[in-house]
Amino acid sequence: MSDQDSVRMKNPLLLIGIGGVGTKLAAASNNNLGYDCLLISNDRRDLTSDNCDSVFIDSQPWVNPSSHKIRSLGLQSEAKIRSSLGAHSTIVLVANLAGRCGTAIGPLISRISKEDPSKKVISFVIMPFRFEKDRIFQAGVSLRRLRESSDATIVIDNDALLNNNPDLSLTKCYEITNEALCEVIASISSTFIQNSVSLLCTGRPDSKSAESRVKDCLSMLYENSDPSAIKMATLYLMGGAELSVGTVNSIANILHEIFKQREVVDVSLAMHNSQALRVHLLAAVHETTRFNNYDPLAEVIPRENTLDWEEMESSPDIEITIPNLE
Ligand SMILES: Nc1nc2c(ncn2[C@@H]2O[C@H](COP(=O)(O)OP(=O)(O)O)[C@@H](O)[C@H]2O)c(=O)[nH]1
Ligand SMILES: [Mg+2]
Repeated sequence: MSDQDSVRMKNPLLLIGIGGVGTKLAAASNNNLGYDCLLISNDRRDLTSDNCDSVFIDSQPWVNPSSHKIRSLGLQSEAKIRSSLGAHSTIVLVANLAGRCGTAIGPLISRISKEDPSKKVISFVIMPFRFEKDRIFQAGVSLRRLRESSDATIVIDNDALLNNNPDLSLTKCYEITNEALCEVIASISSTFIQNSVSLLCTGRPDSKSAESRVKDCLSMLYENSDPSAIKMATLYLMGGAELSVGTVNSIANILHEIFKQREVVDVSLAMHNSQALRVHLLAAVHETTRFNNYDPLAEVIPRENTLDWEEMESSPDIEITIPNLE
């Protein structure tokens, strides 16, 4: 792994949570980290953390505003958002792309951040379940845009977790993926994040051994990516105090063996102390993932022919007085 492959982050760092789940995870992670923090949502209930600044997007006249509507209302707060990003050198975004606010505002923030090319943008996003048909397309479009204006994009896919563990309840699924995201965000200062798309995979907390959790991670990874597309992998082993050196060694050997066959450049272990055992795998992949199919039009229409690429699609309220023609 060379220096150019990973994102060089500089202080000051701003953690931004977008939408219901994004704000919840950003505020929770920031309790331990103590960076600057900004929460953005169209729901006031998401903006209650004492330690974070907030931008409220007022979608009041609308009961269930679409993603496009929230984006157009968000554009009205652009100046405020821009000034909050101000002096920060690293922007870390957290958004749920199964949510409307997340899909609407996430790409907006990364685009504004990247107006200053010296800023580093790292986006953490959650992808919807496959059965959430109405959300898949917006999630695909939003992910594509976020990737274009982020130095690194880390994706956790609820669908891949559920596919491998159909016995899990929705709440349990959310709990597992939320926890994995928070723990990786919490260790952001001590690990290298690859400057590409990375898939975050996690082991079930009720799997007994560390080895079986590594297996969980690998099956989740292969749901999203072709094995040959994996460039680099980092295994997060937490709860190191309980693990024997022999176990850690055997896991490292197994992973090296698997990924060597796939010609993956490097596998590194990140050991963090925590009370309970946790295993997460962060795998950087070449550009194409399963998520490209979520937005199939982008596969056929070249970017230069995409009319709304520069100014993203939004639905402003335009009052037109239609004269009575009678
Ligand atoms: N990943 C995840 N999804 C959740 C969680 N809680 C609820 N959801 C799902 O995410 C959807 C909307 O999330 P939210 O972040 O509030 O959307 P947004 O505020 O419009 O961006 C809900 O309809 C739920 O299906 C959670 O803790 N984690
Ligand atoms: Mg919400």
